[in-house]
Amino acid sequence: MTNETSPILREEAPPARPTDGTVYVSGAFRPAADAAVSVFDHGLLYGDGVFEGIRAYNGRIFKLERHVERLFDSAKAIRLEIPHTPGEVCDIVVEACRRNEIHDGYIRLVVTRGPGDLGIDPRTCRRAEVIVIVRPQLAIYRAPTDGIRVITSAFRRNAIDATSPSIKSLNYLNNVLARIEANDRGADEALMLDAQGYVAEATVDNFFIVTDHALLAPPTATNLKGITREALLSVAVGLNIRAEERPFTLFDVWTAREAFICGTAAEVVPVISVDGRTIGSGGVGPVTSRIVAAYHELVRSQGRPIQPAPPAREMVAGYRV
Ligand code: PXG
Repeated sequence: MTNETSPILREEAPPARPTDGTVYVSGAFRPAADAAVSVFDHGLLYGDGVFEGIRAYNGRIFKLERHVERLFDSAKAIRLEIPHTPGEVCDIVVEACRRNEIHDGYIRLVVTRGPGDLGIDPRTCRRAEVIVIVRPQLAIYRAPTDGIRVITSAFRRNAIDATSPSIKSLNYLNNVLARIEANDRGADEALMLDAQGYVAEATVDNFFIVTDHALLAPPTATNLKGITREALLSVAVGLNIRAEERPFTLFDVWTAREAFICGTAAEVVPVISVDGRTIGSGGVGPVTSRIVAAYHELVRSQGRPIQPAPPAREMVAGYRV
């Protein structure tokens, strides 16, 4: 039964999704409403592929080249050949933003193994599928800026000798299960531990704590080499905040002065409780506040411009025109 024939279904159906805009798929820009991949795509059948989540602020794409570099690293790790150079992928992303008239927005860059036979053997997939979806700012997830409540998930972050947590793969099921656990337990996010029990990261964000001694982030062997995380470590240097990358435990988290998660979508979000323990004063701490402000400044002040630079003004007969 379709929505047209059932008034009950029509009433309960969610509002129509915006399908305007242009998506890059199968080597061309297409109307979003027509953009599709094959049901034989191994990205769908086996989660065989990699992706990036990127943001544009103020007409520029933040850390575009770094995201594309990480995409190629993820692809290399899974022996996936991207049928473009990194420069070409950057240009496709910029063009996708232009065609969608993006000033501030969210970019999803996906590379799948492409269509093949049933069966996991990637040799049946002849060409990787490159997809670029661009959406305006409002469509992305917004975390409360006054802080979130976090629980520790029973699901461990992928072991480093399984699918490396450094690979930003299309296989997020472990993290999805942790997220469901957070939902079930009424929390905003879940913290995931590594195989040894050290803190790894949150489900789609890296994790930091602030102690009396320093700002601490777990080394990246057990988590995604987050680009926001990298940026914040530089921000800390600029703010004269001592930052260290070293393993820490849940005890360190529960007794931290401050904690926050960070990622492209969430930016920097204070954590006000973990497993029912209030972190610090239960509000947004002073170090986190400074980092949030500096990060907001950073993302709005650099990145690859979406629009081409205006032609240089020329001198004609001694006058600048
Ligand atoms: N850890 C994991 C597991 C992630 O998936 C981050 C950390 C943060 O990395 P960046 O480079 O963004 O600072 C991520 C990022 C989404 C979405 O739509 C997910 C991510 C990024 C953007 C959007 O859920 N993952």
